[in-house]
Amino acid sequence: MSETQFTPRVFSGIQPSGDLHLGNYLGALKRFADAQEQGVQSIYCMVDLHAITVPQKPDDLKRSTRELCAGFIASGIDPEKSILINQSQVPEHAQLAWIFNCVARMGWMGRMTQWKDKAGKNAEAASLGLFAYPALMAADILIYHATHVPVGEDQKQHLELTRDIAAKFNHDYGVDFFPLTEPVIEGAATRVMSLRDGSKKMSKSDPSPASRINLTDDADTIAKKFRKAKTDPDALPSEAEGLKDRPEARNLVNIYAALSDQTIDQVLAEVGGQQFGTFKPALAELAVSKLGPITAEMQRLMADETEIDRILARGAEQAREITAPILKRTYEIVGMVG
Ligand code: AQP
Repeated sequence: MSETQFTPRVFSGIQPSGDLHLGNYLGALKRFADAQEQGVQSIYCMVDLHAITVPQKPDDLKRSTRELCAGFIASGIDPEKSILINQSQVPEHAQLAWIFNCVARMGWMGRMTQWKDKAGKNAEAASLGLFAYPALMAADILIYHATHVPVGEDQKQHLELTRDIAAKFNHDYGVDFFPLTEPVIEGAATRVMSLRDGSKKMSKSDPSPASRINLTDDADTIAKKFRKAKTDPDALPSEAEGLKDRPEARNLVNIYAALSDQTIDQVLAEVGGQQFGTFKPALAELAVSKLGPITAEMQRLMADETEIDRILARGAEQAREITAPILKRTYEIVGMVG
């Protein structure tokens, strides 16, 4: 265990690899905004270097990066309170990642479920970057000595690997330099599931647009997607126990709870006994009331790209005040002259 007391610092990132969806909002963005209010220094990152581990069209990547920045701000991240950055504008992320590529073991990477899911049966054709993704993620976090990382459930394994990399570096070099970061996976919606299949997570890369609610969807589209969401024929139960073995029903109740800042029990006390014909329109109305203002704000911000670029340039400057000394010290520990 690390014995040094590290100052609390929060880091988290999102890939600019497509439209933001309800899973990203409830599992990440909404919780970042809540964390920001707790007064801990926070760094939020558009991880464009991660996005290119699978093919991206250059113009789409630029648009998605700016749109993601707008999404962060529209969800409540204030660039005056938190540091907002684009990963490639802070070169120390990639520089530390190289060191970690030399610390992490091939076997560790090969066991990552995201690697197995994304590379599939055709691992030979996958990029080396996709394989090394978790080492870059560890660098993103540890280049800030971040102590807490709010993420969705799907990132738990990568965060365990981040701790393994920090521990191995500290052990190999006989130092107590990198913190053992704590994953923060909390709330009713740490794993929002596909609206078409309650066993799969809601994801940007799902080929079915009906599987997810995008932050750019209008009210009619949101209502239609919830109306068509897969469910079972039974009424909603009055207690959480009744959601066992009903993944689609549980998912919709979780979404309702997270959007309304209630517990599952509070939601079921309100809606228990309702048929989906009644519950789904209420859920759609709630989602529109919460997401509508965010969508509108994103559109307003996207109209001024220069301002977005200015925010990111300033964020990179602030970030480098933290990352440059940590990289310098890492190089010294490793034995690099300079
Ligand atoms: N379904 C989800 N439920 C809760 N949280 C989620 N997150 C993603 N999907 C869900 C959280 O959002 C943050 C950013 O995710 P990301 O875009 O960097 O990575 P991702 O997991 O690769 O997102 P997608 O949508 O699933 O993209 P693809 O389809 O490309 O893999 C993270 O905190 C993540 O936990």
